[in-house]
Amino acid sequence: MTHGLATRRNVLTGIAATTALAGLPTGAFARKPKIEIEATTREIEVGGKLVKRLALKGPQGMDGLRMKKGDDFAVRLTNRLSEETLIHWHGLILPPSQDGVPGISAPPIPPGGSAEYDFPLVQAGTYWMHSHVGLQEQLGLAMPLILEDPDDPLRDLQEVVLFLEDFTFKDPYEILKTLRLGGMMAMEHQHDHTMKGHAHSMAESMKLAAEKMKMGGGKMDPSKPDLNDVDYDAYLANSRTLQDPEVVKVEANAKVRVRIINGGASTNFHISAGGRTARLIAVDGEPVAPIDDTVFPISIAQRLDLLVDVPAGAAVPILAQREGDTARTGLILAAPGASVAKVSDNADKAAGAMGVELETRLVTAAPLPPRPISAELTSSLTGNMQRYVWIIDGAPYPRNKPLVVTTGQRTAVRIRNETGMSHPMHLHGHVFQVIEIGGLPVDGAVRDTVLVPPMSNVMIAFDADNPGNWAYHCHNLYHMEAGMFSYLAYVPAT
Ligand SMILES: [Cu+2]
Repeated sequence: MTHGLATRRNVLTGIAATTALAGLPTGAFARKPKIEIEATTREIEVGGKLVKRLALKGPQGMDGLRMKKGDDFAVRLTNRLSEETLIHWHGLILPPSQDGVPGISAPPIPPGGSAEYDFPLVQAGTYWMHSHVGLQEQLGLAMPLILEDPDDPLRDLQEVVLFLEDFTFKDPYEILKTLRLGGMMAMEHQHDHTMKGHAHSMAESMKLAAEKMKMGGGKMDPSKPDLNDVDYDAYLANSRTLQDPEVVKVEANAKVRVRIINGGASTNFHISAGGRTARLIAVDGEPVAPIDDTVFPISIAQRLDLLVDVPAGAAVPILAQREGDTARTGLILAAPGASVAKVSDNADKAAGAMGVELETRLVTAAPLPPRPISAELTSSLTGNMQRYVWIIDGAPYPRNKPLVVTTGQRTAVRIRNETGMSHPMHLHGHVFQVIEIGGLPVDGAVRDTVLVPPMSNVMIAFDADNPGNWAYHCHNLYHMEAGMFSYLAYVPAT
């Protein structure tokens, strides 16, 4: 797997040379007591097999790190692996040198080395942390990061964290190779049989895909690359499957706050509370006007905070079903005396595609300060599915041009997806508000990751108030590794 890391490293050094952003020297904050986080390994059991995975371990173990808004994020990260790593604190507003992206913010940490972090936590909510090196995230190098709000009126509620992952026994670097090879074979096939000399254009592929979909009566076929291009062996909820799920004991007649984190590398899920109505109160750590519903989609890297009532004597499953598939995972909330029935890891019916149905209903409960937009940019997502190349703004990273913003400006970016797959787009170091979906204005959610559906567009707005270079990319790990990565570059106001 080192070849993948080497590729990433080589790819990223181009920027490192131009930014002059150094990593934080160990010992720079030596007098403060540090929270220790280790990048290490562990064994978990999946489908009756023991498997060694990468893991992050904090002072509270491997289930995540819990801190408070207003605390200092005073952390020492030690790399106990035999390969280099670097961890990104997903969704946090922080100084650029501490953002954990090799080449953009700081160099990777060598085996046995460590890096120190220290910045004030200005946010509260559900966040997470994950490796930004190669495909380490797929191998398990991630965990929850919960920031409590001392002033939260719901802080006395029982809380359950649900960390979702997609799991494969295969080497993810082999998966990426196969995706590239599969694309090439499809292209050769087309050379041979259809359009001798050149492959289908993106638009032609789209038309073909749409036709195929129509022929299927609109039913999603999970084997289609349009929704899921990686076949997984299992889906994990707090490192377990529904064969042996976590059962969380809750109080009698409890209202539980479930903090759901989609740590999947390339899987969008639909969340349900076993048919019961739940209340959505926050997305990506930011409060929204409450929405009561039975199903809530969550894209790769997003978070949902749900309030779930567990009646006396009841067991309520919190389930995550893969889009376009019957496969699901989850955990069980069990009231005192509840008998916990087995829940199958396949639903009766396949879930549909994740679109923007929920996104269009979201209204922020904590809007950006009112200001006119002073700069409007466009960012195009394109690709060549035949070659499994994914692109932001004209070329795969690092041959593309960054998005350039001016310090101090309220900036809007229209993200245009011209491909046949949806892309969960993530901007580092800022929160943005979704202000337009498919051309229609919304007073949408403030968040850090938004799903842009195929052949559609979403406009986001944010304040360019955190100068530095910031990763901006598709959070589908395989798309990112195949080029769908860029960055935000600041120029000073004149
Ligand atoms: Cu993507």
